Amino acid sequence: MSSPETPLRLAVVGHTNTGKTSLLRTLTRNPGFGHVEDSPGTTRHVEGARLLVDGVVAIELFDTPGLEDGMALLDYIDQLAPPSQRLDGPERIRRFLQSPESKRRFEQEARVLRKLLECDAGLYVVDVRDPVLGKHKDELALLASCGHPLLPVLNFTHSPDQRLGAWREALSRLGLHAIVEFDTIAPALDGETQLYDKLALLMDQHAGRLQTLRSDVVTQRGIRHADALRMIAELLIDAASLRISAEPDETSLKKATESLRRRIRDRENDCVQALLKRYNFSSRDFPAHTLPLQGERWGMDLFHPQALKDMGIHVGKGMAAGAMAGATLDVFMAGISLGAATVIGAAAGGLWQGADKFGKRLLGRLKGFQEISVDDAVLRLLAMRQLGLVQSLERRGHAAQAPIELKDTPALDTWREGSLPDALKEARSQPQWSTLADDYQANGRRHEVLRALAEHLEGSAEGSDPVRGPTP
Ligand SMILES: Nc1nc2c(ncn2[C@@H]2O[C@H](COP(=O)(O)OP(=O)(O)OP(=O)(O)O)[C@@H](O)[C@H]2O)c(=O)[nH]1
Ligand SMILES: [Mg+2]
Repeated sequence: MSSPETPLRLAVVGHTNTGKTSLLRTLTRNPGFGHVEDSPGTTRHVEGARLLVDGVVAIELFDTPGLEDGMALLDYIDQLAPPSQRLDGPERIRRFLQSPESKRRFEQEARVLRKLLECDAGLYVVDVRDPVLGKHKDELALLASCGHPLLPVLNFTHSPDQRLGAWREALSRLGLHAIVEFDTIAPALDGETQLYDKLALLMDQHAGRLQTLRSDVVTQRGIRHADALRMIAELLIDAASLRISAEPDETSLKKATESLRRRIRDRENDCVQALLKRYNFSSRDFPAHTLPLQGERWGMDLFHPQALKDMGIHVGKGMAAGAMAGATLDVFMAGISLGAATVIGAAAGGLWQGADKFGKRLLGRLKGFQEISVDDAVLRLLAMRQLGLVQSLERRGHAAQAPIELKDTPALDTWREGSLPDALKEARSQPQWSTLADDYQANGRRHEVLRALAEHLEGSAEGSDPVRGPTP
């Protein structure tokens, strides 16, 4: 048993191929933990992982090999320690661990039981697609003999073949009434907190530590969420404020448009990579982004009008397919923009007050230069894609192996239509706010606008807000 200073030790046990290693991956947020395969007997040895709170190990988790033949082992133990001897559970298990077969036929099982004896409790992982069989009951009897609390963790709960009802009933008949549903591929947003709450019920002497871990899980989730929205806000400000000058001829315009598109695409990619990293995933989890496929909805090019239409974003008349798609053109005649009144306000002020800052840009305009900026529709698509990605990442277990598929949700509606947030409108008139611009310059106002935009994003990410839970 652990003292308050030593970590709580949990053995992850269960029938083979039920997702024990997967559970460890998801709880530790480490997709590289152990080996996961869709075949029995993948894990052969006990392997540990740690969960830290403020740099201190709160829980040690031990992955164990799967139990395969609980029935035969129970028969063997009954021979070694017949019920007439009235040994208690842990004594029976210890007798088995000293027997020759614990090193031969039942070597795998011995590893599991030895570990569970040493630990404070066990998480019993169940594949709820399996029918409840005698072998499960026997292996549960063996595990229960170790004398520590067991919390059944029901995996594969999203499967159409799940037999949740049968499992709940069978477990409660065996005296296991605290149960948690935790699909390791797509856990519920509150899956981890539920797991620690249920464990605390079973181990009240460790409830304080489990409570600390639980609140840390919630805090970290909140911080990740806020970081993610800030990353998206940065991307949107960079994209909205970027303006690229061009000479008033077609070649120059095309070149400027290409440059604009390239910078925005690269910037979106950086944001995707940063988000994946922030949630402990990698580009392997989201190949659709790095390998855009023609005709594939979310993989389609950011500047392709079809990608916008597919997302239900209204594409203005000006935005045709072709060389200029996704770009907006402002023509400046003697400093007067035909397209963006706000720019003139800012620029005209700048002309007198800050000739250094705005001088070069204005000079260009006065000579009849043109400027290219990104179309509103593209900003909408950028916001929707990134918010959709965050939503998927927050619902993805680190055991998941299938690629992320972005889903459109009603929470994104505010981006699909209606007016863009004021923060973005203001960014439009501040070309130096874009980190993609050659004359990038941050100031206090940019900082404020960024914060306001992140707050606005919180509204449209509400459905994915893990702290408050899904909106009804
Ligand atoms: N769809 C789905 N697949 C899952 C889930 N959890 C695990 N898997 C898959 O189930 C298979 C077995 O997962 P593992 O984590 O290796 O199972 P294990 O219990 O550690 O297996 P052994 O070490 O062989 O006993 C893998 O193919 C996983 O990808 C789940 O919640 N949903
Ligand atoms: Mg395993």
